[in-house]
Amino acid sequence: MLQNAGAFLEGVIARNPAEPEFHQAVHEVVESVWPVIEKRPEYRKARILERMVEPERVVSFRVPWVDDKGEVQVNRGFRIEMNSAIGPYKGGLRFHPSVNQGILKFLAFEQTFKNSLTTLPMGGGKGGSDFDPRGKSDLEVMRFCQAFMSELFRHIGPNTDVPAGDIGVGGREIGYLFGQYKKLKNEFTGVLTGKGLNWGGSLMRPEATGYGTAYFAAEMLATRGLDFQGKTVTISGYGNVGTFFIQKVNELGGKVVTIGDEYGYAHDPAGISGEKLDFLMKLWTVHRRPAKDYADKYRVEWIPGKRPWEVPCDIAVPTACENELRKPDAEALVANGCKCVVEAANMPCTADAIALFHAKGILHAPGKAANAGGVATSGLEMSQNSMRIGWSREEVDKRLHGIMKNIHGACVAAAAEFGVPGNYDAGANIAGFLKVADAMLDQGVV
Ligand code: 2IT
Repeated sequence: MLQNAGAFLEGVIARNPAEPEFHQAVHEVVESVWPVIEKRPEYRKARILERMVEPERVVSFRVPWVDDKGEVQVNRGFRIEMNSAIGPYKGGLRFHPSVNQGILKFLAFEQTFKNSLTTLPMGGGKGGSDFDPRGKSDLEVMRFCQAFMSELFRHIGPNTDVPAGDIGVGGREIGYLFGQYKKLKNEFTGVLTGKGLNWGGSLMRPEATGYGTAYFAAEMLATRGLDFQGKTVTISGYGNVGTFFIQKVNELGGKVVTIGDEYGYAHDPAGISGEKLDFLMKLWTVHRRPAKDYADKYRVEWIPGKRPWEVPCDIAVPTACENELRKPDAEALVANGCKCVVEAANMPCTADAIALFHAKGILHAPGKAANAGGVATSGLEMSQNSMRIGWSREEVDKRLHGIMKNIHGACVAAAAEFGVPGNYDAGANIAGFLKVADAMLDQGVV
């Protein structure tokens, strides 16, 4: 039987060596749910946590493809099927050189709780490859996607596992992946989400993660009598999530003054809106150009090699990748009077950064709650595919907004019930955990 949380975590580390991000994600959840488990011996008896940290299935495969020079390239592909207690595995595919099994296990683990929070019937999964789409031609990306799907297709399906996009996987890649799946299976089904509008996609899916994060942030701010009106906001990316987040913040009366990438950040004190936002919206998703182009074009400051957390702001929103906001960044945000940190990316804040926000009474929303609008709208895409109809933009937006309000309410309620009022990290982990844990209990030891 379990001794204590520390011993449990040591076991996870010993069993999953060289997967620090996975350890970090498990640590965060275990810390929050341990008091719940201690109160409910049935979870301990059924070894729910031990089962949750063990993926139901890990698929790892070779992805050979031929580049434009006629040379053979070999990448590694993965799909982590983490938990199917409440629905088919669901989660994105990441194409990025940093991808490895540990990163995808952390993402699949997070996804399980995130998907649970959406209230929709989706289990947790994640996949991807160490392939880097940057600097590749469209044809190279197509050949890679076809090679990747030539193996993945046998493991997924609309009632089994439904991948989507993540970093490095957008509409272009989903198109190539879908085409190859359809060819191999001879079936037109909702096996992927984030599809094009003409072939089964949902209106609002591109906007959903950014808009959803803004809706969640607005709910959080309201608990302190605050809103976006006149607020200065910093973000760290400029892709799908960041650009639509900026659009919604502008609508709500706020001003986003930074964007960035791994090479640095642009600081535009006047705020990114109007024509500047139109330019930014296409910068990555169409032209695949670096963030510095924005600074060059609009003659604003470009700060190389740094993250934007040193810029004074009311609200900071990491929109890029894991561990992009560390303790020194958190200290700078605190010193500059930041009131609220909302994670649009997955696990972007380190544990010591989050601890500092809690200690200083700064609102902090974990990604598994705040950025759940993306996968929630993927869930709505699945519903529309099953019914073979398409909802209007207003219909999808209304549902997305309702889901984000619900998630916020669930986090607040769970945090209060378990004695940590206002702690969104604990609230999200507990609320997400309970639904999955109860489903696992109901379904027996499988
Ligand atoms: O991190 C995420 O929630 C996603 N990449 C979206 C996953 C999905 O299935 O839409």
